[in-house]
Amino acid sequence: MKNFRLFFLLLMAVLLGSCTGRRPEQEPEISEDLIVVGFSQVGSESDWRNGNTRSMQEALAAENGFRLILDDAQQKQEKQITAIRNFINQGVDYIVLAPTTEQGWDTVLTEARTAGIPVIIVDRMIEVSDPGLFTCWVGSDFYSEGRNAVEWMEQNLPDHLRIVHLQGNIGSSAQIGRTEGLLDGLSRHPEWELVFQAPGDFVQAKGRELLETVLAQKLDFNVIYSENDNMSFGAVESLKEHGLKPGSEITVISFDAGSNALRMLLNGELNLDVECNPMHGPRVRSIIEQIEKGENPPKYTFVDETFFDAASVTDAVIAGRGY
Ligand code: GYE
Repeated sequence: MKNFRLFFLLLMAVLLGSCTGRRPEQEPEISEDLIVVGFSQVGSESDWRNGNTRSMQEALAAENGFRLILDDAQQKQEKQITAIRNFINQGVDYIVLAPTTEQGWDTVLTEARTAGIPVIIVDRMIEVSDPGLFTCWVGSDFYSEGRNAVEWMEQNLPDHLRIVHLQGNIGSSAQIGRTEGLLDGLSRHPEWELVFQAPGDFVQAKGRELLETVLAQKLDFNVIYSENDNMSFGAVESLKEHGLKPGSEITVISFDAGSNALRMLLNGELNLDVECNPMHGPRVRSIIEQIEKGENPPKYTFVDETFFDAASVTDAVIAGRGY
């Protein structure tokens, strides 16, 4: 009888347990321990951007102690502002912002500060009235990238350059720095000519469209300075369709140095690719972990970057890229 009662109680316990659909080791409290991070991402306009999103997802995964809430703003600042407000309402522990443009963040970041949520800026820079509106920034020195490209042009190209300039989305640090680098070069070289300049928003289809415009206007050019790899892909497609040879007849200079672009460099269809490293996930993770331990991570972290041309690109470099 006693045995029967014990058996009955055990049976009930098993049945009740299975009704909740959860075994004790899957209790929800685990998720309460996770650090919740709201990440407002620019969009998915480029290989660089997708590599950056992947890096953040991998580094801020549950097995590392994080819950990542990702918002894709489709390259629109208003959507980023809405996303940040939603993160504040949800009471996230940290906000990570990859900003579309430099200007226009004061109000929403003041709201985040009032809510006591640390804000980490990645990739591009922001211009705010008070640098105390964000905790840390990690990203690239875009002006140095532009300057590296210009130095390479000075050392490797003939004197008379007629340049087609494809810009990233206007007002973003990546556009501002890379454009400034080129404009400085132009001001030092009166023999260089800027024959065309327009924004292609870092998007392949727009890079292609801009080249179509240049070719339709029968502009005379021998260099394309394209502010990211995806616009370069579009430009190269268009050149080839018009029977022109990118890499030899037309010098193509690109930025990002993603694996697809480096493959084109190896094949001789690009001439220079200035590296811009999107693998910010582990850097952001380390910043958060330092803050959690009560330490003070550096306010600004610049990522080390290089560039690749025919002399330095190899299969091994491409295999090790990760984006
Ligand atoms: O070069 C481009 C992306 O901000 C560095 O944005 C980033 C730029 C990158 O869409 O491909």
